[in-house]
Amino acid sequence: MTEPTAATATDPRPIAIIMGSQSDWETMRHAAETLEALGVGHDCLIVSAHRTPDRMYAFAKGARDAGYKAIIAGAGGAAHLPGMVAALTPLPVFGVPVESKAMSGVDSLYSIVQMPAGIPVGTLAIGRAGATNAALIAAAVLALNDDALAARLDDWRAARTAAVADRPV
Ligand code: RP5
Repeated sequence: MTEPTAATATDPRPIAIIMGSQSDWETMRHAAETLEALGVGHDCLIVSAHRTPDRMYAFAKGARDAGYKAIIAGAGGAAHLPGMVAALTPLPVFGVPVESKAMSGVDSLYSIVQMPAGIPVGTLAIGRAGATNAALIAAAVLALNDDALAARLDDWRAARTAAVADRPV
């Protein structure tokens, strides 16, 4: 299994994919793979609201100056990471509830989605679908100012439409 990667200084990476634990990577890798398919640069980082709060604070406070345009944050259980990061940065934050063992991700979903007015987290579905869609939304935001990316996004969607068979086999 591949592991979350650290930043390099050379290529532009407008999207940060952060997650609370290595155990979230199996879900969050689908966000990374989708961004890769769309040719969108990204960093993948482990940032825990509970275990590494100082790292979380430093990441969130520095995210805009680091050049990120949006953040995808995945966490499970008491999933405070997306909301805490959203409280600390003006960047758009998309939250992915990771499926937990104890409550199948419903705990994660409720922890992420029910933010107080004024501190938004765009919350996606639990698990792989949410991770994939978080990447697509983040890419769509970037595509507003990037015609080449908008064309790649159109192609990506057209390919998925074309892949749907008329009849089941
Ligand atoms: C959360 O606790 C993480 O986001 C993860 O989903 C969950 C469990 O973490 P591990 O105990 O597997 O490291 O903070």
